[in-house]
Amino acid sequence: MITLFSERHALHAPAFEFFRGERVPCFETPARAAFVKECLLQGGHALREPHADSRALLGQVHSARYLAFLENAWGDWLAQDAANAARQPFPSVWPVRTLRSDVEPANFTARLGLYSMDNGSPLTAGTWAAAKAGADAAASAAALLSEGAAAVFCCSRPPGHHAGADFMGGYCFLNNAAVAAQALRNGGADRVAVLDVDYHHGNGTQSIFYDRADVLFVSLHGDPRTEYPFYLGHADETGEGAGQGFNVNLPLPAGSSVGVWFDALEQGCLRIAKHGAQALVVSLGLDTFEDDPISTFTLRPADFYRLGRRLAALGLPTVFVLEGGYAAEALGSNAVQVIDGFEQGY
Ligand code: OKP
Ligand code: ZN
Repeated sequence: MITLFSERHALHAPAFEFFRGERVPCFETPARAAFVKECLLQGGHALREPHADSRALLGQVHSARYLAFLENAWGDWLAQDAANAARQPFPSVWPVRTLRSDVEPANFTARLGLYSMDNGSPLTAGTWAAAKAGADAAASAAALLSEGAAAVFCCSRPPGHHAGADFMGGYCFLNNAAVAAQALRNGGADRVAVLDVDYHHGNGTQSIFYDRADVLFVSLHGDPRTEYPFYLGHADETGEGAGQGFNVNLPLPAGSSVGVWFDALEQGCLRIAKHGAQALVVSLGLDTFEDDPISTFTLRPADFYRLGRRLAALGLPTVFVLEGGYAAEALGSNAVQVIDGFEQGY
């Protein structure tokens, strides 16, 4: 399997996030990708640099005003106060129901709130560059598939699946899976499927494709009644308009067993086969791991191998995009389990 990696991921290295009102070390760290890189190299996988520029694709999945905000955010933050160089901006106000989101405020923090779904996604000087490198990897992976590659794994961070057309959140800024899916459509695949196996529901990806029949979105995740992102990911969200029937959520109670998880995976895979998908994008979150510090499923390394095998059995050209997974030391070996299982099964 071709594996893509850029050192630019490390440009996004926030110092802290908030938990119960206190500053705590970030869960989403540069060490995550470093561990994956290490295990890929140990497994004999040659790493390639992303070669495609995702700029035009980003314009297809995100709004122009959100992209402009994100790209200029750090500069605007510094322009407000030079001492901000040593600070992380966080939103503190949001345009919830009854408030307007069509008029972009001039105030930086108000704009940050407009474009954020939570206060858990710290922005840094290098956030745009790192996120753009991840989107470039997704675009490159899709291009490689269109040229005949069987499968590509993108070792990138920060993750992307919580980022919607015009907002960041859940450590995510640019939706890499959506970029890959759109690139595959542009490259000639009439029907694409996105399978999101991260512990958390991929609300951003769902919302980007919610009214479309050409990109099927299937997600298995912790039930949003108790798990982040809380406000989306229920089973009755089935798509709208032309996209009716092309969104499939399989929420599972927190603490669900491995057996229950694989039953849901099977359901999702059968739906993808029925879609007649010509290419597959996997939002590969590995926070379903038994030792993950912020999640409650109990998958073990052998289960990640089994996941890879099951995905290979779909027989589709596949882009894997790294999403979550916060037991950093185990992240690399778990990712390689998926890749090995996939290659064994293909
Ligand atoms: C991103 B991805 C834990 C805070 C959790 C949101 C979790 C985002 C997960 N103290 N904040 O889907 O892995
Ligand atoms: Zn997650």
